[in-house]
Amino acid sequence: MEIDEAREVRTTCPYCGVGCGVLAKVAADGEVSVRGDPSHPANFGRLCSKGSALAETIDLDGRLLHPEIHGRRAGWDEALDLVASTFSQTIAEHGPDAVAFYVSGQLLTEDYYVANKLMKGFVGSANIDTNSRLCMASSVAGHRRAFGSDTVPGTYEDLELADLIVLVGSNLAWCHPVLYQRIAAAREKRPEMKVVLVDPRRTMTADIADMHLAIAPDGDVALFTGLLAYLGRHNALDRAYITAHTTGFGQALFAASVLDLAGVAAATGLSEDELDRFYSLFAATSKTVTVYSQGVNQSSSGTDKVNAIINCHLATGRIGSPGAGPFSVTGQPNAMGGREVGGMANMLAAHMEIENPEHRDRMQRFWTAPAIAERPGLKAVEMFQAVADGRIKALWIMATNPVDSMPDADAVEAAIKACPFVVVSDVLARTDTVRHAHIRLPAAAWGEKDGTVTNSERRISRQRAFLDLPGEARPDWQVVAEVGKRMGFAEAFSYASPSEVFAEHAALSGFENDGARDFDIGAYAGVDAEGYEELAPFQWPAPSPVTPLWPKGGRTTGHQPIRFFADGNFYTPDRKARFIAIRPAVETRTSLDYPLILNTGRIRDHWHTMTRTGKSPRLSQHIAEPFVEIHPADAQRFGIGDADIARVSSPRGDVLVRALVTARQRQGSLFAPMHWTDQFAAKGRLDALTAPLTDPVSGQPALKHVAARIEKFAAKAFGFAVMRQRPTPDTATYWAVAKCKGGWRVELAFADDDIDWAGFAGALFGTPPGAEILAYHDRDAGQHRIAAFDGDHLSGALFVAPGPVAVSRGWAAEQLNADHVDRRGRLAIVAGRPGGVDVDRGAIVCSCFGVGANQIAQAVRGGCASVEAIGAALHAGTNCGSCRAEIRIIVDAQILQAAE
Ligand SMILES: Nc1nc2c(c(=O)[nH]1)N[C@H]1C(S)=C(S)[C@@H](COP(=O)(O)OP(=O)(O)OC[C@H]3O[C@@H](n4cnc5c(=O)[nH]c(N)nc54)[C@H](O)[C@@H]3O)O[C@H]1N2
Ligand SMILES: Nc1nc2c(c(=O)[nH]1)N[C@H]1C(S)=C(S)[C@@H](COP(=O)(O)OP(=O)(O)OC[C@H]3O[C@@H](n4cnc5c(=O)[nH]c(N)nc54)[C@H](O)[C@@H]3O)O[C@H]1N2
Ligand code: SF4
Ligand SMILES: [Mo]
Repeated sequence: MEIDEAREVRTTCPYCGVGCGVLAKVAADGEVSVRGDPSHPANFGRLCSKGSALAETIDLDGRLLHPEIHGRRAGWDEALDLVASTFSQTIAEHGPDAVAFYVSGQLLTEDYYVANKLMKGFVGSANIDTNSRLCMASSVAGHRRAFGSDTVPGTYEDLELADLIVLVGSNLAWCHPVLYQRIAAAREKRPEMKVVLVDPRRTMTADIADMHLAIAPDGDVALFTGLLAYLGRHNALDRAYITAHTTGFGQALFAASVLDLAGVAAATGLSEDELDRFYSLFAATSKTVTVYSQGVNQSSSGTDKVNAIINCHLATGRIGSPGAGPFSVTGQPNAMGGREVGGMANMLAAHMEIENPEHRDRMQRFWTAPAIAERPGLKAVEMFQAVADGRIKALWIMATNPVDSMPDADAVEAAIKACPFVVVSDVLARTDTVRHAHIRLPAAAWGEKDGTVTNSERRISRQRAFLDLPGEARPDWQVVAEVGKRMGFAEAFSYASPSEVFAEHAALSGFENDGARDFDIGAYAGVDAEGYEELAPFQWPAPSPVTPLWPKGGRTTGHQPIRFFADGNFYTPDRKARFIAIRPAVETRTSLDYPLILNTGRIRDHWHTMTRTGKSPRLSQHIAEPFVEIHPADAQRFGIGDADIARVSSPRGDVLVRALVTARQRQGSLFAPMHWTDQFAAKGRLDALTAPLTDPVSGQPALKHVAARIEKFAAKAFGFAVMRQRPTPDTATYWAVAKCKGGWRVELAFADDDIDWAGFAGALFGTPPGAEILAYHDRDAGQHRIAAFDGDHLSGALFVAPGPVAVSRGWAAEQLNADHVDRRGRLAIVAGRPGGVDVDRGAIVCSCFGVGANQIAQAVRGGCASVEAIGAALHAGTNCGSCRAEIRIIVDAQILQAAE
């Protein structure tokens, strides 16, 4: 037992910004298993569905394992020489601003630090920007406007200590599930704790909300300026805090007061009664945390939203004390670390400012750099525009997939295609971005590389390798450093290990700091390889103390939470926080041609462009195809039926997705997930529709608010198939593939029904010669079912119908793993329905135990009346807990139905 424990490697989850500790174990046969790290202060042993399924995502299938130059395999030396010489030559001919790096919050701090150092200090340009521009830029800008620094004041414990949590534009249940669970657990202990959700949609997060405010898109500025005015009117201000620690309150209150309650109601789409209830609750509850995420950041008024929220916390002095504060939760595992190293085009490393000559000078001296970027570089959207118009001639993309995730993605793809020199560092050989790279560099993936990440509460944790590097893959920091050396900067980039990079990063944070900058981990400046190996999670700041914290453990025990600003001391010149005067303004983006607002975001079990979660059968069964949520009234208005294929279009592009008619959606809005790419669907790249419209302060694109229209795609035939091999169903107009246990499943729709179905099935399954084919055709009814057997195994089954195919997906997929010895069972497949003994599980709700909606409903009918009872009966919801909100909805619906 003890030996087993010893072989567990302590690392950190590579998905969201919660930053959960993970224990990864490699068994003697090489099989990897993971569990939550009970001692990690972010999760105390919990993991969500994505974290729990990590072991399913680390196989080498599809990995890029060797460098490639123009599609041919090359050695590292040749590839690195070519990258370095082309960048150097481009700079020599066209200046430093003719090159750019587009990087990612999924890089480790060490990777990020080296990339930023090379660009800002040695190339001498600030043309390094990151996908965090699409994610955190408005929060960063809002923090800097208010606090003079990009500081998240609070800590996770505040979510448990608060009496009121306001969730704004955050689907915490699906996107930060372990934080959601911590709140849910705290609320069970203290039922008096209240939760308010502000989201146009009724998401799963509404499950723990006492109040759901289904706000109009971008109504948030009006909501929070209205709140500030209300706090002023009702004497709910902390005048002492305002006077001692802030400036600009008068102007902010004046600007906020332009709308009366009726005006706020009109701008937010909420009733005066709803507003009054929310405002009075906020005014009365001093322990309030406002958590916000992409519904706030990804907006053309994102920075104003952030400051409208912060204004309310400053006005009530609710900041930096236990259970109180504004709390921007980060998306990616290292969104926060990227901000620390200056990964954004408008920042320097260690939270120094590019506009500040003293900071630039300090930076240059610390690095003994030949240059230092003199002015902010191009932000993501501008950067790809500069690629498009030829100003940028050499581009290096690392750990991000802009052809899928940037707004106006078709234009971004065209720009990349036209760029004379494109380098992509990725772990996969095929993504929508990698396909356009001139140079492909194989990166080490999670589990293979060492480094650090910083989570939403400023906690720095180690990611540790527990697998060997496959093929010729290398960690990103090393690759960038090699290019730096080959560009002539050998001394500055001669790191031997990530611990050396981390130590330099820590030293820089403390360099000439003396409390002037928030980000200071000077205590770790002396960390050596051994100390780095043992590094326990710690929260910043950790300034250099008289007795060094390092070596020997540092802040490994106690986990004393660190907060900022309870006593003021902001990072502005006068050390006071700034209120920002914000006037609510509502923008109409819809038109006669595009009468709906398309809102975009995430689902529970997929991560971004599915390069990892798409490998997991478990995660792929929760939602297996791209979809659009539409309100029943809109569905009727636009002639969309449930499960129809719908074409959603904007002036820039269109997608084909499954329609999901639901009253949880706001009328006038659509919602579609961002995850599907050309690798998984025929036409699901959602960002082909979004606009390159950005927030004027932060440059963050408004990805949640796109004018769109919807129409039914008049499919003549629909299909569903399961098969052992990965299909390429290119002849179908609509297709979406998903991994399932033992093979793949695919949803299909066809513009035409004059198709040789047997031939289509054969191509889809790759049916081997000699396979037994069973088929059922009813041409008049448009029904076709074809199954192919290879010995006792199903190699594929196709079901075709004139309308959405009604066969049970779960049952069909399970047939890939069943023995089909008897003919009756084989015929059941062609009959398209489960045989007598099988229960159709329905859509999978609990990924951990594979429990479906039908099973849960059946258990409720059998007497289980709560989520706990379902857990006891079926195990559903008892492992990671990510599905508990969905289980509750099924339980409630069944009980309601029984009562009717
Ligand atoms: N399962 C999963 N988890 C993830 C990720 C993932 O891909 N999958 N990605 C991670 C990353 S990088 C990020 S950034 C986070 C994102 O985490 P979240 O921000 O929680 O997720 P989103 O789904 O992008 O958007 C949140 C909500 O904003 C709402 N919204 C849209 N417009 C408005 C508006 O005008 N006002 C308000 N108040 N709300 C609005 C949407 O309806 C949506 O429910 O998730 C992280 N966690
Ligand atoms: N419409 C719409 N668009 C959005 C959003 C939205 O809400 N709506 N959200 C935006 C947000 S918040 C975000 S964060 C972005 C995310 O969008 P992306 O960053 O484009 O998405 P990922 O799929 O995470 O891409 C990561 C890539 O890095 C590779 N990779 C993984 N690990 C490593 C590594 O260690 N090294 C290297 N070199 N490569 C690696 C993966 O294979 C993958 O190709 O999308 C943005 N786009
Ligand atoms: S909440 Fe889930 S995805 Fe996020 S870090 Fe924890 S286990 Fe990973
Ligand atoms: Mo993000």
